[in-house]
Amino acid sequence: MKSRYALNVDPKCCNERVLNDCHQMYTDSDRGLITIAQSVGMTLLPPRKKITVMLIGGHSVGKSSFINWYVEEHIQKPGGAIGTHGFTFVTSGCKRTSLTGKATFQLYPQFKQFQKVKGVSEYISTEICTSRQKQFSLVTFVDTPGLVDGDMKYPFDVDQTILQLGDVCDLILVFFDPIGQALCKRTLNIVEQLKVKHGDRVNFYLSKADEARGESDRQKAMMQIAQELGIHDFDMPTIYIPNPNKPSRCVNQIEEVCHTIQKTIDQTVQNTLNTLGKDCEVICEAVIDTLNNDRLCYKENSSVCNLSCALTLLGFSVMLLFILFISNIYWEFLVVLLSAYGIETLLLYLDPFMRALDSLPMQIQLIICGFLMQLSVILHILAYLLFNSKPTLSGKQKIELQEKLEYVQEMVKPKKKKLHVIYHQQSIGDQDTD
Ligand SMILES: Nc1nc2c(ncn2[C@@H]2O[C@H](COP(=O)(O)OP(=O)(O)OP(=O)(O)O)[C@@H](O)[C@H]2O)c(=O)[nH]1
Ligand SMILES: [Mg+2]
Repeated sequence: MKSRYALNVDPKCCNERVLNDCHQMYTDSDRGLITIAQSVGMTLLPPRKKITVMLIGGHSVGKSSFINWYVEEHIQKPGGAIGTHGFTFVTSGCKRTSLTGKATFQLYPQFKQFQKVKGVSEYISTEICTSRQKQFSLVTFVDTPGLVDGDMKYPFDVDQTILQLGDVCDLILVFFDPIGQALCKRTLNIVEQLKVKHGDRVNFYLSKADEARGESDRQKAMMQIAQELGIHDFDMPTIYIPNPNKPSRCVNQIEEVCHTIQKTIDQTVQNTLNTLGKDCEVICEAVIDTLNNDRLCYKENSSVCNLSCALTLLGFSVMLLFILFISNIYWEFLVVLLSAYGIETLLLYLDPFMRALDSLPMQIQLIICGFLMQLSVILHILAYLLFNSKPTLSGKQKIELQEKLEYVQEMVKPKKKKLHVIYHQQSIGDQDTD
């Protein structure tokens, strides 16, 4: 016990704090990593604050009872001929509430895809309760309908929904009971498919083990299940809900389920911290790239702008030349434009040039005029086209990006390091206490 208390780190609070802080660092409306990533064209998803644990198994194998035992509240109605006939998300919150399917999808956007499974929406609900027992503040349980063979008609495709849920759950607990239900074909079929896709997430338990007549019954049930699933090195803890009124001599390994949930939480915390680290690096790289690209665009734009100015000047010079040519042909036009005094001044400087022009035949003068006009127009168009430069960031945008970069490097990264230290301190504490 020594080190956990010596370090003063409660693992539940520690994991909760790490996950909450990480979530906050992503979702903060001003400085969140999601907002920062958006400003450089990236999309990030916020990390989850809880893990999702799905329970599956035949009818009446004790799924709902397990949730009630874990939560230490009577949330799910156990027993009865019908049992649980939909999917229920059981999670912790500030107030005891029940939510419908639509509200459930708002609470868990990652499950929105299930809206598409025909008829399932009406059979999805959420139970929020205030319990904080065990690791419940970090867990969302998904209670599923009991699977049965034969003519039993579900109002939706139950196999498909469980398989899809398996893709988004962190842990899948499969319950088999030692009497009768153990070899439900539907359960075996779904489990086989889940095992292929998410082998490491699937865990088997022999539930209601206290109801078996003896150790040999339990062994027989386990052998049969292992054979049906084609698994050789089979680990199947025997569990049952402890009942003080009905003591049993059967070994109860229900704590192992809690241990597996704890391990999944630890792994999720570790993954969340690793992803946070990677996301910080990617964001910093993207911001630096954006600023560097902007600098390059600015340089490119200024050289293009210089070229555009030069072309405009050339265009104007050619236009002046054109005006001189045209004026030489239509002298009266120049008189109107410059008045007698203006003409005198012009001739003072350009007399030799005008004389040279006069010596050219009229046809050549007209051809040169046309050519100069066209050249001037082309030069102006080229200058205009070049002037449409690449967009660059405004000064304010550049300052904002620089600030975001500094914020990630100087605030988020050190905070992530600090959370890592807290997490490791707790892990060391856990190992010492084991
Ligand atoms: N002896 C014993 N009875 C149990 C245990 N767990 C559950 N039960 C009883 O088994 C019955 C069925 O339990 P549920 O928790 O409703 O089973 P379920 O898997 O949720 O059933 P469905 O919702 O129909 O799929 C109830 O009467 C429980 O009291 C256990 O560990 N030992
Ligand atoms: Mg149930």
